[in-house]
Amino acid sequence: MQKVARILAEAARHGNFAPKTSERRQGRDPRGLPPLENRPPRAVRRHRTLFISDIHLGTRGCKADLLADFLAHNDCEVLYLVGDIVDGWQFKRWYWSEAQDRVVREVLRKVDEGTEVIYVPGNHDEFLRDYIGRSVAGIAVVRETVHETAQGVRLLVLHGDQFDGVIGCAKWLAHVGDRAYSLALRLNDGLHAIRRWLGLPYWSLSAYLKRAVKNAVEYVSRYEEIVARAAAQRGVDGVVCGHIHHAEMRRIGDILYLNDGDWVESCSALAEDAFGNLEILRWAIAPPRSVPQPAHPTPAFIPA
Ligand SMILES: [Mn+2]
Repeated sequence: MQKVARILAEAARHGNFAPKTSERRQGRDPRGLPPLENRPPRAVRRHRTLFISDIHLGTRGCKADLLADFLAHNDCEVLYLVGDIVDGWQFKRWYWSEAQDRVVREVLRKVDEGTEVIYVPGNHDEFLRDYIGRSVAGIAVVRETVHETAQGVRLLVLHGDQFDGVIGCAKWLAHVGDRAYSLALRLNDGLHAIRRWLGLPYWSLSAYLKRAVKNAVEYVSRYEEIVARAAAQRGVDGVVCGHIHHAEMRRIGDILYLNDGDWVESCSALAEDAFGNLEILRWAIAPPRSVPQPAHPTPAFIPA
């Protein structure tokens, strides 16, 4: 409860997350930020469903600028927040930025525009598990849920941290708090800043290192198999999870294993279109430099 109070205090210090409806209508923001409605015209892609997780708001590693941009360019009927959205482990070293504020505002804007937003808390935001069964700011908080695609495929939606204990090895991979991993993330952030300045798209050093380490690769495949097995026992057709920061879409036995990735390294989301087709989206765009550019960057969909 104290943690929630601190989040709210932080929010108050930076002003309200969402401007009042009357202010939005008049295109004013109480903090003088450019109003969302007055953004330049943008190509918005519509989806039936979007799944995102492992945003880790409140940490420096969070790629909030890319995520806010992704949310502004992608609309959906249902948005699943699949855990580790806010990083409650970082309250002592809380970090908040304008871009992170924009992420929250983009999510609340979707709520206002009629998107059903469902929040499945993870281990870094387990304090929100006290709110399971409630609706917070129009967002339903649930422990886990089953999503049915347009093709009638039943997908169990959960964060996936409950399987950590079963694996037991190479835990460093799953924990943002770990030293080696934090160092890789910090180097990654520096690289992101340089590449951004050069106008180059986002590229993750830490994700690259993780792929290169054999131990990590083994951990990922073991994790995926354990989650798929648990889903099979539940009698569903597939499973959507996050937690290990590794986007994936593959069949394991009879189970469709889907991991929506993260917004610390891979900047990825899982999307379902109107026909029930599933796709992993990777949002690696080059944000505009400080000098305004005439054309706005076109989002690049790199196939997974
Ligand atoms: Mn997690």
